[in-house]
Amino acid sequence: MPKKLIDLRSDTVTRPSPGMRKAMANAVVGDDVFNDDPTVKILEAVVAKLFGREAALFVPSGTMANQISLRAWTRPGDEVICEADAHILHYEMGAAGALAGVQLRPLQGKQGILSAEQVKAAIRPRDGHQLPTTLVALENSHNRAGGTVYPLQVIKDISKVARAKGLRMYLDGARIWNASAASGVPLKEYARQFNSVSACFSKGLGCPIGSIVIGDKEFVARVRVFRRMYGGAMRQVGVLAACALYALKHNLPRLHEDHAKARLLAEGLAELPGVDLDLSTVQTNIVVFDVSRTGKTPEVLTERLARANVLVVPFGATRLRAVCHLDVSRADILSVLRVFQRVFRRTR
Ligand code: TLP
Repeated sequence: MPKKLIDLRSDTVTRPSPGMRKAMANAVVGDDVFNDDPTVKILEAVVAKLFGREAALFVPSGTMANQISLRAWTRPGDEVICEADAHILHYEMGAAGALAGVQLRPLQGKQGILSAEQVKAAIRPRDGHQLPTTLVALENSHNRAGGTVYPLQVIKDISKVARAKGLRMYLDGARIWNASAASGVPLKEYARQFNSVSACFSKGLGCPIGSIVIGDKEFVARVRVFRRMYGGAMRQVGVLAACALYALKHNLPRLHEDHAKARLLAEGLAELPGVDLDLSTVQTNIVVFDVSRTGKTPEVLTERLARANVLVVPFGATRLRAVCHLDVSRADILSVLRVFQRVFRRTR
């Protein structure tokens, strides 16, 4: 059994490294609600440039980034097209309906990926009987599909269909960094296809807190109002912006290491009795696999793994999820595999 706890529940579990903590300690700060925090301003300018857009807004969480974006692009009573396993649908406490007043229209994708034809067919006619479809919200990488990456051409095709019908395009890019690292498609290329994009620093980039919304100046001015309305305007938040700047420099270039660890883990898991794992979904740092054939529930297996110092999460009725990140080493993954072998053999 590994002596130390190996936590694969999410890439959100990373702790700020000594270098990141030093960057926090040295951050120059001011009151960001007065537009006075120089470190936040630097971060917003750096990220806007990275995505080839005019402006950006630092926000506390990915959920807030999604929700203020939905709120800013829609009006109550609008319909938003998303994928059936989208984070905005499953994990945001119904905020799209409760706060933005929109109806989500989930479409079943293949490995989380929608097609332009599907989107086109789902756009409602403006016939006076149906609610208006005004936004398409995509997710890249796609969390519940196992960290899958949207092919750029598919996004372009969807964007063409959406724009032709006057719809806006929004990207939940919580893990866009991983998608870009895996596909080699520059962040700017992805961003070009959307009216706005969000990205998280608190996942693979290893920051304790923080996400960002990126778009044109007019849109960012509008989401700033909603950030305030939703309680997300922060004060001397340069301490957190400093983490994000540190992460862009030190942690962004190493994401491929997490993808390699996920692959190592997935290949080992796929060999285990009772595990069904489609290796073609393992494109980034997330590994999702089905355990129904073990005859045990994900909760029971999670509990047994936890007793052996390995943490994963149940991911729906029959699946488990393990996420690789900068606080787990290759050696950790090898010991995780040994634990899985023991626990899964015992279920037979
Ligand atoms: N995802 C979390 C859980 O909520 C499932 C995780 O551990 O993966 N968009 C996507 C695609 C996400 O995966 C997440 C977080 C968010 C948005 C929300 O980010 P936070 O947790 O910062 O609000």
